[in-house]
Amino acid sequence: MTKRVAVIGAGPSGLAMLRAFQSAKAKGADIPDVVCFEKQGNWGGLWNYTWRTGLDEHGEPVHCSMYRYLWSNGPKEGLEFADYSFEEHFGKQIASYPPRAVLFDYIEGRVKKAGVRDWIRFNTTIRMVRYDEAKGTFTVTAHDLENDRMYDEEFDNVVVASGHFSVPNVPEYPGFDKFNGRVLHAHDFRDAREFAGKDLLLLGSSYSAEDIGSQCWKYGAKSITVAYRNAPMGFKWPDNWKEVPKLERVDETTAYFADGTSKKVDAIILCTGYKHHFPFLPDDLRLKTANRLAAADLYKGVVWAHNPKMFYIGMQDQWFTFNMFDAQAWWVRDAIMGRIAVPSDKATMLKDVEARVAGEDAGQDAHDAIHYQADYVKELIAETDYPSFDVDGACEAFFEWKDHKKDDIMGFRNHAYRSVITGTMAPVHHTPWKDALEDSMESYLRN
Ligand code: FAD
Ligand code: NA7
Repeated sequence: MTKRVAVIGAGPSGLAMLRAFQSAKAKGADIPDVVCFEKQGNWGGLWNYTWRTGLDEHGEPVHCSMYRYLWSNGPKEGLEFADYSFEEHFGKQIASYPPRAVLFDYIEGRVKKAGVRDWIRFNTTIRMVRYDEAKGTFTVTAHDLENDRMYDEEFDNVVVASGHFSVPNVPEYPGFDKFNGRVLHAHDFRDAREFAGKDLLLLGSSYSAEDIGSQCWKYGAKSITVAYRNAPMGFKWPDNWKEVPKLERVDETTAYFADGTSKKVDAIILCTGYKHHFPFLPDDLRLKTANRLAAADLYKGVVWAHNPKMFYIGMQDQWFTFNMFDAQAWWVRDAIMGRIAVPSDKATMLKDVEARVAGEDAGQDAHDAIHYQADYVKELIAETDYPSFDVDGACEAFFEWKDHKKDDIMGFRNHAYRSVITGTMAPVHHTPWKDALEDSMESYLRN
């Protein structure tokens, strides 16, 4: 009997899984029956933009955390697929920080070429996964949202690729219930123009605070105040941008900070991160981890140590993204197809996790973290037939990117880097990021 594999989610991680199996099939391998379940009506995961917030048309939580005017926050040279270059997709080299629509097109191009759309059941959310010890199989409960029908199917393996930047971490601070303006989480932020002319307070000091603040600045916010919990981001911000210590409380109009200062603000955006959240998994299968490079309980970063027939892709915090998901997917494919042996005992797998955690903890700074994740990507790639690429070259692009941000936080996207897949230098974009208010694909590709 053919093995059956369930993939949950058709974002970049789930699509990497489909492409991995399809590439084995194209080389003549006998692959399992693969079924991918996707709760949205289209593929692309977070890159599938919607204007909706809250609940979707089916009453399901909206997955999208992306917003209008989002441009890649790192150079595309760090995420390029080794088996499908930007030049192959666009027919030419393009600038290094593509807007969301351009990256969506690129993600879609590879899987269209692979012809795997039929493997996906769209508008289908997974409600529960249970493992039957006696049978050694998983029962997956799916909800076909369009026909409002629930059904069970059995699988030999389950790959969870449902992402972890969708369910917001929403703290409460004293006075939020009295504040006269809007309080929202980054997950529900969509259009920076809403905040033109406003004084904004952002909480958090990571990517969302940096990028949402920058968007709002670019589209005309009057001032940006960012309150950090532990440490400021420390970039050279524009004059109307201030970093202040922790928020203590707000009243109807004003925010009060730990250093005794205060600021009258019109709206508050909580850029306070996301939760690993798997409401469709029971206790024995559910990953519980912090957002870190060495995720808990995952042997090789992908095998659920408590039941090695179950896999997770893309659960780490991310410097590398699409190419890391590929490395993981190719490895998981080979583990499922018996080409790679997974240890039979839990203790060995947990030892591997422990070593990965210690390796990450030994790092001192972002450079070490980038190297750490690069080594992980190299380790997985070396064990499969995923096309080898210059991972160290991608690290160099990340290091340059970090220096460019330090020099000019509103100008780093005006730089260009060399592709580690094709060796071609990207063109410098035709318009400085801060002046490029129109960010359609047509406009971006006009180089
Ligand atoms: P996701 O993209 O989240 O996809 C998961 C999929 O699973 C979704 O389609 C979802 O609908 C589906 N799903 C979830 N639950 C279920 C269920 N129960 N049943 C069925 N389907 C389900 N990365 C970069 O490389 N560059 C960037 O510039 C960048 N910017 C980002 C900006 C923001 C605001 C955020 C939040 C993230 C950004 N990222 C960026 C990182 C992002 O995590 C990855 O690029 C990528 O989208 C992760 O892919 P994924 O498939 O693991 O998860
Ligand atoms: P991150 O990178 O997980 O960062 C979350 C930030 O939120 C971080 O600075 C935290 O502070 C801060 N935080 C968390 N809880 C609180 C509370 N209670 N109060 C104040 N501040 C808090 O999430 P992002 O959304 O920035 O980025 C996630 C992804 O989206 C990323 O991949 C990007 O590409 C886009 P800390 O630093 O721990 O003090």
